[in-house]
Formats: sequence, C-alpha cells, structure tokens
Amino acid sequence: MLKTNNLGYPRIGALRELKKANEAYWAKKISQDELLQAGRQIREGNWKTQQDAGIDLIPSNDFSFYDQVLDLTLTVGAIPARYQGFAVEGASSYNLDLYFAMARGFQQEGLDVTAMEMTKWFDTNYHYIVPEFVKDQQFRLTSEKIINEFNEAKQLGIQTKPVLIGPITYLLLGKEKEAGFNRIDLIDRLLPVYEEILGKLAAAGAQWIQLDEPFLALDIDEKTRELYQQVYSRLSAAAAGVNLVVATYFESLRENTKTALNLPVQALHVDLVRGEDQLDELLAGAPADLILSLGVVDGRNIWKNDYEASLRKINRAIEKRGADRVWIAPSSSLLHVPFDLDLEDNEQSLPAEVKNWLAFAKQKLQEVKDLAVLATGDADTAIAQRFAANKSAQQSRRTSSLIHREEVKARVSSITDEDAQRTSPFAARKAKQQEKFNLPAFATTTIGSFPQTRDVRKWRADLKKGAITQAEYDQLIAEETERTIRLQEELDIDVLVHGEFERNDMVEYFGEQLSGYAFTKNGWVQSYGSRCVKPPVIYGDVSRPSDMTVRWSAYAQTLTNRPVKGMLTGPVTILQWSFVRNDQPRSETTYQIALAILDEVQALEKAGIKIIQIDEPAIREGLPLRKADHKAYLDWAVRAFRVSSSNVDDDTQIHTHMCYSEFNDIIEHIAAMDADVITIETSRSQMELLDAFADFNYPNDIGPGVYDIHSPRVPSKEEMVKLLEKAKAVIPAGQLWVNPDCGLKTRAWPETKAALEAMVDAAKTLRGIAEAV
Ligand code: 39S
Ligand code: ZN
Repeated sequence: MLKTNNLGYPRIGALRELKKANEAYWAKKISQDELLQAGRQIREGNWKTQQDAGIDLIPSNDFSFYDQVLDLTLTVGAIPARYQGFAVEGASSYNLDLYFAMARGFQQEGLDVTAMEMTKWFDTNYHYIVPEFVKDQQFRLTSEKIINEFNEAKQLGIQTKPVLIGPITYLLLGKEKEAGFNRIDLIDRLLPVYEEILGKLAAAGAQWIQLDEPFLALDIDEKTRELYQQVYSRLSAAAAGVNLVVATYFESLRENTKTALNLPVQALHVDLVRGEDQLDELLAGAPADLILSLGVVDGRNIWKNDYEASLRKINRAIEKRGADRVWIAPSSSLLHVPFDLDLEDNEQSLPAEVKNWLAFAKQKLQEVKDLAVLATGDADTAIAQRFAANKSAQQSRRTSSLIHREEVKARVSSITDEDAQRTSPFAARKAKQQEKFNLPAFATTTIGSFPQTRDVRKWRADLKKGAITQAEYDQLIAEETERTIRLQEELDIDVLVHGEFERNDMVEYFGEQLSGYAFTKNGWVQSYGSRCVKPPVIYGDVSRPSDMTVRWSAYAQTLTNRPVKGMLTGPVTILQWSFVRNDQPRSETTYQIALAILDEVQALEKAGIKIIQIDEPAIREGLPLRKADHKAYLDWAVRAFRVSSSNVDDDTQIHTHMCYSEFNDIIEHIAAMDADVITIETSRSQMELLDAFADFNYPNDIGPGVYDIHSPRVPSKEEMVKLLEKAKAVIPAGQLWVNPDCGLKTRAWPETKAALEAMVDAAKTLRGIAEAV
C-alpha cells in the first residue's frame, strides 16, 4: 500500500480550546501549567486522530501556542534586543512570558516593549510573526520544543515526523532591521543550529524530518537556487541517517523544478492542487530513488476531493516510479481548513446537499487514506462504498439546481467600462466633498469596528440560543451604538463610525446575508494567535436579496450631526476570506460579489450615508505568489473594486482600508482603485510602507495608521506625532488623514479610549504646527 503523509494539522482545537486557554492565561485566569496542559491535550488529540485515520507520517511540532514562525525564532534564539528584560530560561522549558511579549508586546511591571511585526503567510489569511534580523545576528539553540514534542508523542506510542521551517525559507520570511547586509547571508551562522537540531532529533529516534521550503515554489534568484543545493548537502550530512522530506506548497515549482528534484534528500512534497500542471515534468525529471509526496487533497479549501481525478494523477506517478516511491498527502498543512465537518448539524445554514460536497481536516485525512488504498487496488467494502459515494457527491455538485442563477451571470457579463469609472476625476470630487463635509486638516477617523466585548458576543450567542428575543438584541446593539457615537463626539473625532456591534465578522456577516452562501457553526480557522475566523462557503452564484447594513448605519447617523461612515467589505476581500468555488474562475465570483456590494453602496447613499468605506484588506494577500500571474489578477481585482464603488455621486466619499501589506510592487494598482481615501497599516513598520506611496506620488488622500491596534499597548501622543511627522515628510499634508492601523474590535474599551484620545491630540498638534508655519 502507498504511504500517507500529513504536513500539519489545525491546532486551535475542535472547539477552539487553545484560543480559550490562551486568552484565559493572558487574563491571568489560569496558570502556566494549565495552559501547557491544554496544549498537551490538543497535541495528543491531533496525533490520535491522525493515527486512527491511518496516516503513516504524522507531523509533530506543527503545534504552536501562537505561531510556528515565532516558535522557530525562539528555537534559534533570534530574540530582538528589546526583549532583554525577559529571562531566557533553560532551553528545555517554554518561556511563555518572553514568547507572548514577542507576539503581543508587553506593557506592565514598568516594562514597555512593542510586539514584533505580523504579516500574512503567503497568500493565506494566516498571519505569522516576522523574524527580525540585525547585521551582527547570532543564533543559538534556545528552545528544544521540537525535540520535546517528538518525545512527547513517542511516549504516547506514536512515532512522528518533526516539522521545521527550512533555513532558507526562514531567513527569507524575515526582515533586516538595519542597513548593510542581506538576511540570506546569515545562513552560515544559522545552519549550525539546524545541524544541532537534526542531530538531537536523530538521537531521539526520529526517522523522518520535514523541512518546509515553500520558497522553492516562488520566484527566487539563481543565487538562492544554488544555495538550496549547498544548504541541503550540509543538512543531509547532519541528519546522520535520518530521512529528510522537503515540503513545497501553494504553487508549482516551475523554474525551480530541477533544483528541488535534485536536493540531496529522500523525499520531496509537491502541491498538485495549485500546481496541477507540474506532475509530468516532475515524473520525467525525478531521480530514481527520490520519493514524491503527492499533495492531491486540497489543504486550502473545503471541497470534497474528486477521487477519480486524483487517482488518475496518482496512477500516472505509480506507473512511472513504482508504489514505494509515491506518497499521498494533502497539498499543504491542514492549518487552513476547519477541524471536523461532523460537528456541523445546522441544516438551515448548511443544507445537507451542500454539506455532502465538503470535507474538513478530519475528513481530508480519510480522503488521503482512501486514495492510498484505492490506488493500489486492494480496497475493502467500506472503501469501495466511500468511492461510490464520492462519485455521486461529485455528480450532485455538477448538476445541482442550488448553484446556477442565470440572471446573476447575465448581470456580470453586461458590466461595462463605464460601470467601473467614477463620473469625475479625483480633484473635482475632492472639492465637492470638501464643500459638503468641511473637514479640518489631518481629519481623524477610525477604521470601523469598536471593541467586540464579551458582552456583545454574549448577546449574539444568547440571540442564537433563543435566550433573548430579536427585539431585545436590537435594543442592546442600539444602546452600544449610541454610546459609541457619543464617545466619538466627546473625543472630537471628525468622521464617525457606528461600531459594527451587530457583526460577528466583516466577511461572515455579509456571507450570511448573501444568496449562494452557506455558513458553519464550528468551521473555525486560525487567523493569528488566538484569533480565529469562520469563513463562509460560496457554493453558488452570489446575489443580494435585501439591504445588509443600511439599518445600523442610518440609525447611527440619526444620532449625530457629524458624518457617519458606512462600512462595507469589498468584493476581493469577501472572496479571499470565504471558501470559494473551484468550479468557476475566482474573477467571475468576485464580479458577482462586486455587484451585490454596489447595490448596498447605492442603498446607503439613498439613506443619506455619503461617506462609505469599502474595505479591501485582502487585495494584497490575494496577489498570486508568482510575478508572472500578477497582472491578470490585478486587472480583475481592481476592476471589481471599481465596479462596487464607481456608480455613486461625486460628493459621495469612498474610503478603502488595507492591512499589513507591502504595497511597493502594486502601488499603481492601488491608486487605480481610485478610492477617495485609503487608510493603511503602517505603524508597526514605523511608516516604512509609506515610501511606496511617496515614490509613486500617490494622487488621492491617505490615512497612514498611527498606532498598532493588534497590541493592548497604549501609545503616547508624542509617538503618534512623530509618526505623522514622518508621514508628512513624504506625503503632502493636504492629503493626510489620522487614524489607527486597523479596526478596534479586538481591543478593550479602556485602552481604546486612551489611545484615541492621544490620537486626536496628535492630530490637533499637527494642525497647530501647520497653522504656526
Ligand atoms: N479575516 C476575517 N474573516 N475577518 C477579519 O476581521 C480579519 N481581520 C484580519 C485579517 N483576516 C480577517 C485578522 N484579524 C478576529 C480579530 C481579528 C482578526 C481575525 C479575527 C476575531 O476577533 N475573531 C474572533 C475570535 O477569534 C471571532 C469573531 C466571531 O466570529 O474571538 N465572533 C462570533 C460573534 O461575535 C462568535 C463569537 C463567539 O466566539 O458572534 N462566541 C462564543 C462561542 O461561540 C460565545 C460568546 C459568549 O457567550 O461569551 O463560544
Ligand atoms: Zn486592517
């Protein structure tokens, strides 16, 4: 039988046990021991689930309390100098205080340190903590987590395959924090630590070790390709007889194929979902003794695998290489899909017909195993039955009447260039908008959400359970909204928001109200740290049966004379943060969503909401990983945004917002979106991001975030003035807005008030300086 290989398993817990334990620990409600115990339980549960499913190569060290890249940073001792105040204990124990300070910042006990930067993991909605490197960077083995977790599984009687991000990918994921060196040149200092780890794992009895090198599936230069060969020769020697599998994913290898196939390792994992077309080239070029791990089960989406299609690929590989040189695997770590479809039992939100098309992490393990058995032709009755059921599920999805709506398709195909173009150019719009709103220089606003407290979530949970009525819930939301409007008036913010207390999430909330969508009860996926999202599922053509946001925006506007901004999520972000159809191009689905958002924009306008923000935080994350594919994506992504935002009056002010993005390479496309105002994350990178806007001469208004909302730390007014001065040096003052980095929903009220107070002060200070000049 073929061997089965899993790259990583979701670690937040089937019912988000890790999230709850982490948050309880941060609130000092449970002890360190209790938190460690919660971690052990999740690991044990995951290993047993995989063992029961018959997975041969079960990962360990895929667990993390916060982020696997941060784990590695601690493992190799790349601890930035500002965390000096935190003791590095013995390598054998977790130093959770140091660890969480690096992840979240720390402002207590007389210490005040900022968090490390966080950014998107390739083109996913998962965020990792960015390693920081200095010129004279030293590395040393500082945490033995990977060895401890291997031993922990071993004691449970489970032989695991430790997983480690490869050294080249690790360096490339990081950032130089000072000038004068290239982080990749740190490789000679880093490798001894990897060699030490491999040696220790060998001594502990590891048989396979997985090194993730997704950069092999990205654009890399010739020098890096050569480095791969050298680095893996050294690691291979250090592994002392332990087998190495190099894992690539999220793209095909393309011009790196030869490099990857010829690494001196025993196995290579490839993504055959994203890189479907690479199989023949791989089969033709692979050295005779290399094992190919075929990633045929989609690790990024929730559709049931098409067994017949996968078996065709697998059989081609077996014919060429023999069954003992082929493994079956998910395309990537299963971190990006929810735990278990069996936990879903709400026919209302997830109809049985749709549910029958889906597979979550646990079901995907079964698929991997089934395929491995089916490929060698010795299936028992149970597996034969599952094969038949799989065929009929595929057939049902191809022909279901739930999916296709002719009027939706017709509307998309009749979109014209005019539909994607504002009536007047920006300068003319700006004049009309200024006349209408009369905002001061350095106008202040927030990104939209205000604290989603326990109470607010509990009201929603109570409503779902039937513990309170809709009228009672609406009353509570109305009161919270009114308090938030009053607070913003007191703080003297210029453009207000209603606070979004009625929303569970900025994508799920819309998914719940759009046709063509299903949603889950427990389909949680980790987004960062303890934060999760529950991506809704687009299974059919999308349309908007009725108003989605008008009620609460219009209500908030009745409470105040200041403008209240309408808050919508943009088409690309709704696409990107949903589980999307794989039976039509993403662009087609995005245009369907764009038209639904346009209808909402126009309904808001009609209701008197004349400043409307259409968030597109995911536009950068949706960018294809390979440069060659960028243009095609940007063309439709930008056009879809314009379709959603163009058919409005000149004096309607369109805002958009984006988070943690490197804009340098796509700045002209961001400008082409032609939003009147863009608010962006910039504070964690100390306004570095603004360079792109400055070099390009960005034409419209910009609100560079002046403080980091991902950390509970309260910034001082002086800090924010400094950042604004930096911004002013590169962007004309007349174009600048003042706002936080992102929405405030994850924050608590005290720090929110304090930070916003300082922020408005900072804006006023700048106005004062401007007047004095
Ligand atoms: N992707 C998406 N989809 N949405 C985003 O906002 C972002 N932002 C960026 C990028 N990607 C995104 C990432 N930032 C959260 C915050 C910031 C994020 C991502 C997620 C976040 O706060 N998530 C919440 C969390 O992990 C869950 C939000 C949610 O869906 O805590 N809440 C629901 C609601 O409010 C369910 C709440 C809940 O957990 O209705 N209820 C409790 C339960 O079910 C019960 C509550 C109680 O009785 O106390 O157990
Ligand atoms: Zn944001």
